[in-house]
Amino acid sequence: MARRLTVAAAQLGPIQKAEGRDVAVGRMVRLMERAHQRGVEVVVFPELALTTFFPRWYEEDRAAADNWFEAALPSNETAPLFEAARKYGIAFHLGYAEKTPEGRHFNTAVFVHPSGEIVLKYRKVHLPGHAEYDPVRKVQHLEKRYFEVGDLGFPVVRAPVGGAGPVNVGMLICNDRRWPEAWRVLGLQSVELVMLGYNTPSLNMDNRGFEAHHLRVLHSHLSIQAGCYQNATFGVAAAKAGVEDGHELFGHSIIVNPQGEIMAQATSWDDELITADCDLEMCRLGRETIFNFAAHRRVEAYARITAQTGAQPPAEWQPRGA
Ligand code: CDV
Repeated sequence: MARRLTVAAAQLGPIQKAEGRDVAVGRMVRLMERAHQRGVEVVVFPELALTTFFPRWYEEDRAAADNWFEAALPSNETAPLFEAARKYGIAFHLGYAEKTPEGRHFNTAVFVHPSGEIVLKYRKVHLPGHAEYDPVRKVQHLEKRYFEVGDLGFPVVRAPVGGAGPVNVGMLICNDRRWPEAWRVLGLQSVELVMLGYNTPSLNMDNRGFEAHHLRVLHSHLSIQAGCYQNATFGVAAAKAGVEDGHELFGHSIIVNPQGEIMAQATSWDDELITADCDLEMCRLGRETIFNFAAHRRVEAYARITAQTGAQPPAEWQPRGA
């Protein structure tokens, strides 16, 4: 019997540095209204959805960056989002910068039930970029300065979502999507819906700005499609898109099925809602055949995955008699 869930990726156009959270939240509420009109049950917003992508801005005094962080959720500024969720009966995923009561900082995402209760929290594990100002780079990427590595692992929870009944939901954040280990940890918990947000610059500043634009998009899609296929899950990937304070983010939000196929894709560089009707029973095929983990995984051969971080050179072959 089909377990149908209508999901949306709510891509956000640029949020400028000078714009307050009220501007972003107003736009997000309008996307929720549109989602409601289209019968959507889950809306996925991008990584760090409430502000500009602030890790591109260097603050010598780390504490001066605290105004980008949320100390509470909901707050006065984010309350309209929670009210819209309640009004329309829509669950949502939100990426934001979290400051804990102990003063710790994380790049975080929450999955919120329409009642406003937080069902699941995830803190980004794979932080790209650097911690100190890099004079060689034209644009900084200071995630390692502003955030700690996430300390919650890759959790999955089974929770009632929309009309589909209980759904196994998990999250990744941006750079995590490029790491098969992260997807597999979710797959090992029988995830059925992976929600993820991203802010990906069109230029590869790790390579002085060079990398063909189409390859930047290809690598994003390739990672998400492979992650969904190899772990038999749906994926909803919502981007921030367009030019923020002169810096372009490539957008191209997608919804992917457990076969790895793209079901919907954003085509603008602005606020845009893409939707898909997902039959969660589609997760069974992969899970019960080629990716039946219990039948086919060979953990005895995978020790390096957790024992070793960086790549090591292999043993060198020597011709016999040398
Ligand atoms: N926000 C990100 O994690 N962005 C990275 C960029 C820097 C490569 C990404 O993987 O998309």
